[in-house]
Amino acid sequence: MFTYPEVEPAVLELMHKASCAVVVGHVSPDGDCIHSQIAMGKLLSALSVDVHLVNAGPFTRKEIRKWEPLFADHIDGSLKAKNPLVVVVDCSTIDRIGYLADEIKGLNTLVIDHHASGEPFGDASYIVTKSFSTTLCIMQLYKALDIPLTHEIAEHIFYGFATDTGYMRFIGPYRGETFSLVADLVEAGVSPNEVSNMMEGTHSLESRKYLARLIDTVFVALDGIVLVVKEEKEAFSEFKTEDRPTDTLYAQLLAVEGVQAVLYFKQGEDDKWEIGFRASHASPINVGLIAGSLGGGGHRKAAGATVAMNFKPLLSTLLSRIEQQSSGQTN
Ligand SMILES: [Mn+2]
Repeated sequence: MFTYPEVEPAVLELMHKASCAVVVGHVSPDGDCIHSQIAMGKLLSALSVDVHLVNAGPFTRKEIRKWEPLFADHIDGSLKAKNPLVVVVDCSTIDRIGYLADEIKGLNTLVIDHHASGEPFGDASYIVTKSFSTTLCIMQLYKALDIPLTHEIAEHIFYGFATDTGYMRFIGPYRGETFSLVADLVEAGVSPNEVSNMMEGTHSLESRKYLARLIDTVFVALDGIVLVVKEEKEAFSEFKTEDRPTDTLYAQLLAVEGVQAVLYFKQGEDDKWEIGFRASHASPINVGLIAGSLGGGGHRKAAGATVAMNFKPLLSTLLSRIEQQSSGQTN
């Protein structure tokens, strides 16, 4: 069974020494980022530190939008003059925090993260690449400092964990330590049932109709290995919803038997195609490489690119790259 490493004394010392702190996370924050920032803020408050939460945004994901009022979008001069400790959570590189990277220059920085790749930065760090979420790393800090997990804090930690594990679906065998930690959170009062309802049950009817229409555009390519979604702007102009059904769309389409990858083409204002790529967990297809070859980026299983090209040649270019990869050639 995996065990979390000890938190180094240098990390604890930075927190103990601080009288003021700024907790920062990545741009376009997700649930793990936001709840890591909040849980870290509460930990520092318990140490009598004056805490400021800052994130460059945008807060587009529906499940995190309600937390936006807790966050400033800049570190102003008077705050910086207090020489705060900066805590950066859920970021593998400093550029993930966007323009805030300039605003924290010269300040002591502590990094708490769980990403495997990246350029190390900061004066001290607690990075556990096997941790399923940054919030679970922060839970180790609570333990190391002997600060009790209230129901409220336990819930923030659970939300980050639930976000990054796809509600436990991405966890493989021999990771019982994670379930022991979750057991502590549930005993602190977290209801996995309620959290699931909060995460899944807050969509508008319009977003579900939008989802249905998107699924209706799907066509099959490469003998069913690939599903393609095509969202032409005129055909979808009636949908004004901020609650875009993208995550559900990918999950539903990757659940189709035999499907290894989903390509979602969305026509932008300037007629460029924004392409979202997803690959199934079992697939050898590396969509990050394919998106990268078009000037985009991402990971093996999730990536994106924006391309100024006509739809047909663009699609056939992408399909031939996928075909090369699934037949074992690398490009
Ligand atoms: Mn994370």
